[in-house]
Amino acid sequence: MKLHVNQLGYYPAGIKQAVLEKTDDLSFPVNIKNPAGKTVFSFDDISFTEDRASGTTSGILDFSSLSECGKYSFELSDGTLIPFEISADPNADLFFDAQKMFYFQRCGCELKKEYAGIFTHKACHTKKVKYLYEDREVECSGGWHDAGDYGRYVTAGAVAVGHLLYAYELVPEAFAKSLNIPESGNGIPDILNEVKYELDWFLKMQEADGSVHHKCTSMYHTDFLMPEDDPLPFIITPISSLATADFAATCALGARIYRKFDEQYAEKLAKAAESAGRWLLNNPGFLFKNPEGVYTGDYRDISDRDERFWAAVELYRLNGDKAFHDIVKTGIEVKEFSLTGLGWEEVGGLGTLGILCDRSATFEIDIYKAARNIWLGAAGYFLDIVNSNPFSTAMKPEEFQWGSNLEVLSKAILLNYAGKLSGEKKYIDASLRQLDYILGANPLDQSYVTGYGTKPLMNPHNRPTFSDGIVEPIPGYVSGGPNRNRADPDAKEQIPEGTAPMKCFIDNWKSYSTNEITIYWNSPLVLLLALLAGEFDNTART
Ligand code: 9MR
Ligand code: ZN
Repeated sequence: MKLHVNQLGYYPAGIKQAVLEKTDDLSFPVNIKNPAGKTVFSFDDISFTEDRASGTTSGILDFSSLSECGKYSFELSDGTLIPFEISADPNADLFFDAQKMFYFQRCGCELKKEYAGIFTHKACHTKKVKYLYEDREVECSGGWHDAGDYGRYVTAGAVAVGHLLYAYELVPEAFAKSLNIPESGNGIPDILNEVKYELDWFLKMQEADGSVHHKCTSMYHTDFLMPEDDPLPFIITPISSLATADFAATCALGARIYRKFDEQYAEKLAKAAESAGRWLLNNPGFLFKNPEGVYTGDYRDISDRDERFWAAVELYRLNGDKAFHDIVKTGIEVKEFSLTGLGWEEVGGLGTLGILCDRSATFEIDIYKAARNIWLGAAGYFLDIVNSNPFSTAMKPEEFQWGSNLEVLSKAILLNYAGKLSGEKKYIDASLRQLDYILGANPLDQSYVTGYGTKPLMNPHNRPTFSDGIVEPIPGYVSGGPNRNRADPDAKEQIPEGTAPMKCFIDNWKSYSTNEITIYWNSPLVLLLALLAGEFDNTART
């Protein structure tokens, strides 16, 4: 018998569901025992749906009416017990570690014991870096390693920064706790201290004319070594309008948010954002593809319209320049690109979020309303998908591709914020179901986060985790998740052809196409958990 639960815990006031597979040995009743061992719920004969994404026939057990905190368990008819918990703040520790992840991704500085615990390492990648095709070099240390590799990519980093800064802007009170990082205690919330580490590196990637280089990586991915042992030199690739626009968006966003804490730094960011903005107005698209001989990730994109839209939203919020207002207005009205995408490729949703969360009502009401309709329209569409499948993901089977967990988390954010916009609980519930999936309520019973859940992720494709000589991985890292294309040799070999999309995953350190980690797979979890902290702040504390 197979029953899948959120392995971390349910909020007292939130929706509570588990997924039961219709297996040959299934028999009813399925019971829930309370902390005292008393049966408080009994399910017989629920309805089942055939589900293509998971390759199962499954049904939902809803126990939302249970609201008392404590340790419960499902009891199957063969006596198997599956524990779960209801707690006031089930994700508090996860929220901390999901943020601390960014400290562990820092490049160019020593990770000291007092902050890193057992996961220390020496400073890495501190040498000057040569520009590809040019005879000049620059000091370019800092920023976060993108992923399991040691590259630093502006577009990917900007999306992570975007998630984190919007999380802070939307729910600042969720970020009161110290992250125990070197800057802690300086009067600035640690999430902003951490993001500054990346923004400082962004600034090194900008040219005097405002344009921004796409990435700083080695020519190809290095071996599975600690970062300080990486012998490969880094290069800086040419500029791209994608990087320049994402840079403009995040520096403008940063300028506004840091102003309260550090006027001088805010000014520096504002100047950088504005010069990137001017460059964008005066230049056509320079998209990106890997130059010959460069084999690290390219974060290639077929259009920069959504990046320019996001930049325009934040630049207009920063300085009220009409040119940017017009780009936003056209973007919202013409709808030539996704206005709800929240990942590295489609960033339009970050722009839309920038309009919606603006408490100073910078944009006129028509633009706000159009943005709201677009957001709620997408949420309604995803809600239908959520309600059509027993695992309640907002995903079509074909969407389980490389980094599918980013899709799941993006949709969770979209749904949750739709709940905030509309006051309708069904959206919040749907967002919680996405989190359930990430935390183990999936057909593999896999918690996709290291250190969390009864079956936590153990072997992410992450160079330090592999080479630090420590068995357990650093906690709080989100895996890319199932990828139906099985796009690496180990996934191809170990996942049989025809496997259902949701099951195309192996917790194997070699499987970069299913089990890598990235900064922009952690950042949406931080944003989602911040939104949820805002939501459940005052409910049913025990
Ligand atoms: O996250 C990216 C995913 O959406 C793409 O399908 C994949 C292949 O192009 O690349 C992923 O990004 C990787 C990047 O190129 C390099 N660092 C590791 C990233 C995660 O696997
Ligand atoms: Zn490094």
